[in-house]
Amino acid sequence: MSKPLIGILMGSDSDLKVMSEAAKVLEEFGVEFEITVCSAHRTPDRAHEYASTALKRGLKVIIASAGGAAHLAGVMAGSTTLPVIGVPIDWKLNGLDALLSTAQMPPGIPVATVGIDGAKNAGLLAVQILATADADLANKLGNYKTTMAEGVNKKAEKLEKEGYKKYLENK
Ligand code: RP5
Repeated sequence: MSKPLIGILMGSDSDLKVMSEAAKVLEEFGVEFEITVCSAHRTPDRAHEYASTALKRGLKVIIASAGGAAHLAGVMAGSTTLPVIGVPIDWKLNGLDALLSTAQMPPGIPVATVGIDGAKNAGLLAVQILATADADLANKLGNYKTTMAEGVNKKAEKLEKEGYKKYLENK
């Protein structure tokens, strides 16, 4: 096994069900990753240690999830030059609190924030970042998009042919 390129960090193991979607995407694209729990508030020293050593350890992107007062991605971004992707978790307030705390970073410290529980997109965005310097990954991403488009076109064709009532019955 080669060294992990992506670090998936979760504010709590209660984020794992959502964040497993990011892990699945990375597996699908054959990207090595590490996944662990680290809290901006409950384990601040560990959070700082993780962020400040991530580049040296060979990571290229950090994906960080948190719910509520979701500061983990922002804390990561404050202590590394690596790109940080934030995943706001729907824990309270339908995830709106986490969305705002993750996205509203001060100028100079960006966090690329995906949608609430948007772990799949976080995984894909991480792959896209790696793909800027990896032709094989870029090719796989192209195929991924083609397959997705084919799926939508198939649905459109079926709906147009059957009409909406039959389509709903057969769904
Ligand atoms: C956040 O608080 C975590 O990321 C989680 O989404 C939420 C609740 O954490 P637990 O109380 O379930 O550990 O920091």
